[in-house]
Amino acid sequence: MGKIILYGFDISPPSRAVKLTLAALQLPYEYVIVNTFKKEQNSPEYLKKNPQHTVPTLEDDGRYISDSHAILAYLAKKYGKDSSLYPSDVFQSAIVDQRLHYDSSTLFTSIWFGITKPLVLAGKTQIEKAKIAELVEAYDLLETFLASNNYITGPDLTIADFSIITTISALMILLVPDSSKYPKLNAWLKRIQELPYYQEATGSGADELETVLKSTNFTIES
Ligand SMILES: N[C@@H](CCC(=O)N[C@@H](CS)C(=O)NCC(=O)O)C(=O)O
Repeated sequence: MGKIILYGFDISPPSRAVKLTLAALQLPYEYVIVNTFKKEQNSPEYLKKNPQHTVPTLEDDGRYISDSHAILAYLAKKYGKDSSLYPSDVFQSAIVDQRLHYDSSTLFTSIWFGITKPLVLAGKTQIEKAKIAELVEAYDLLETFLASNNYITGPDLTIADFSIITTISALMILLVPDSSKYPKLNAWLKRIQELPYYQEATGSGADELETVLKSTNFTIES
């Protein structure tokens, strides 16, 4: 096995999803912090690794992969053949892919491009009602995914759980999913957060994001 290096930032949900996957697979790695508030992702050295200037980026044996969803699938396929994290069954793996694409295209987009980036980087101070409606729609959908399953794709824990929980931890700063309206979602959150490696892998990233968001003194359109 070659040397694994993760370039990331704990405040970034996709970076935490990779840390969870590395922990679940019990893979040793070096963690290099790339502070996006200091724009370290735009340094010439980092751009050589990831021209898209995003965290996370994974280095495995001198080769680079960016985008957390690609990294999660790579790690699980390469190092987790005996785990359920990315099923070998073609249909089941397509369900995992669907959830990863949902996180990438919709969930993460709602919270990062729709809310966090405008508040933190563009000086906006109000969140429109429509943006909060997107969070409600997301909770409704996740409650449906979890209707008869303990995990987001079925009876087993997969990389989709890691991808979605770190994004949801950001959504929850703005809107707590009511336990009477979303019992399955709340039970799932607890189930994932109780994984033995969860706390260490995710660190204080979600709390730090909460502090940064609240420091903008944002209001929600009434
Ligand atoms: N789809 C990407 C999103 C990565 C992303 O947008 N990361 C943000 C932080 S959460 C970032 O690095 N932004 C800095 C930039 O775009 O310059 C993934 O899952 O890795």
